[in-house]
Amino acid sequence: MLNPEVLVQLHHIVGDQGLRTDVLSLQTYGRDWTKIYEPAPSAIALPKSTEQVQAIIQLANQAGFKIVPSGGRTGLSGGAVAAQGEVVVSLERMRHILDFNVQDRSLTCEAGVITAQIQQFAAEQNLFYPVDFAAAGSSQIGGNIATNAGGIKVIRYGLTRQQVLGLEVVTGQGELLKLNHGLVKNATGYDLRHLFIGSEGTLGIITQASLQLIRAPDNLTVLVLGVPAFAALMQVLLRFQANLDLTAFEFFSAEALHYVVQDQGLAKPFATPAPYYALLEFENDSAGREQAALQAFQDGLAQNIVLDGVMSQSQTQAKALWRLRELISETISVYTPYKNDLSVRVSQVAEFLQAVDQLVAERYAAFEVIWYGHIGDGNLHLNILKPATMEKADFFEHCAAVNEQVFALTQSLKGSISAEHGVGLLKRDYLAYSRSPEEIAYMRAMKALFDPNQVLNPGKLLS
Ligand code: 2HG
Ligand code: ZN
Repeated sequence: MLNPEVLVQLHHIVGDQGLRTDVLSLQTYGRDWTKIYEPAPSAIALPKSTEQVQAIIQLANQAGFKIVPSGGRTGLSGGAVAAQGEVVVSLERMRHILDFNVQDRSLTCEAGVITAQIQQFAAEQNLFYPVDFAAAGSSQIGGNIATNAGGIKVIRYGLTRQQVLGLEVVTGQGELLKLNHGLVKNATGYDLRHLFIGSEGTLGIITQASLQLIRAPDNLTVLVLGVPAFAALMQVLLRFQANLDLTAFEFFSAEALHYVVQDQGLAKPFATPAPYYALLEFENDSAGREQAALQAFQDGLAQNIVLDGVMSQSQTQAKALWRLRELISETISVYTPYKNDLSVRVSQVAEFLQAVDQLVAERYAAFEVIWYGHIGDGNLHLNILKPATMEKADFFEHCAAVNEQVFALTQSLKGSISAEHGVGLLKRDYLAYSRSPEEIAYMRAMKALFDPNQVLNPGKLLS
């Protein structure tokens, strides 16, 4: 627990409104959406400025307490969990958009701005911020950058990394860095900005960011297709990509659809049953594009790689079709899912999906596997649901055993054991399945350089 003297000093930095130690706040700010860890922070500090963030980190270095940086806490790998008496530093009071430049098409904002507000601000300028995912209404841009968030439009626009033009960061030893200053081109050596993107709050706390906005896509149109097999999903991708620049290519299994239809009261996209569904999105900005999509659909039917399909006729219908995919994670969260977030190269997805599916079935036939994800990026969300009759501890034991096999398979294909959710606490002990000993040694050296006293996010990413 924190020395009372330190609490007084923290109070001096952030004031009455910026310090909380009540039980509800400790419980709320000490956990993220991973849910499996018991929160136990000492205090919650809510700075209002970069100077206050810097003063807190400097105090932590002097007084020896640890810090968990905290955004919207929507992460699924325990990266924002405070379970060891740390001080949570929440950026939620730093929520201002500070600047917009029409010629640069960029905005600068504080780290606590909610992702959806950035999307909204961009739309008001007739522009577009392309990083999007179901948690965008709660997640904060600082957290998105710290985890290099992905989501549903990566296939066309890239990850958060591709949108960041500049960063302001306070390092683990309390220095202020201003990186890249919004420049598009800057070939002056190591780009430290990219080191902080995806560093999960272990090297510094991001306080401000400049983001590139882009032309808003025109008339986004959604297709949902029923598909007979894993391999056919990837053939559908090839077929449509030959004709169109897709802005999304997602998939989900019949089991996933079953839960969103049953629990959220959504309508099925069409009556024909299918074991898998692909959700595609494209800019329907000319008659030629719609024609190309319809042609690819007809060809898919003729080749038996598509069983049935529906194409949105309005933005309302497009949104309704998206809900079938976006609500899966939230819907199944009540069935105690064991989660994995894997990726392999796109060309290896079909083989990988089949092999993992078989591994899980061999381990325990009663496991219900819910497949979905950003299959066009090679990113698969594997969720195994706890059978109602099985004890939680038994279930997690089975899953951990099968997980070792899944990770070994991922390693053999040079894939990733965490494609977009980060490493945090949950995947930390498995890092070596995706990163070499030499890489991990360099990562440790980076940590020692920027955070020599190990003040920031202890135990996350690296043990
Ligand atoms: C998604 O794509 C999210 O829906 C959550 O990344 C994935 O819950 C999951 O496994
Ligand atoms: Zn995802």
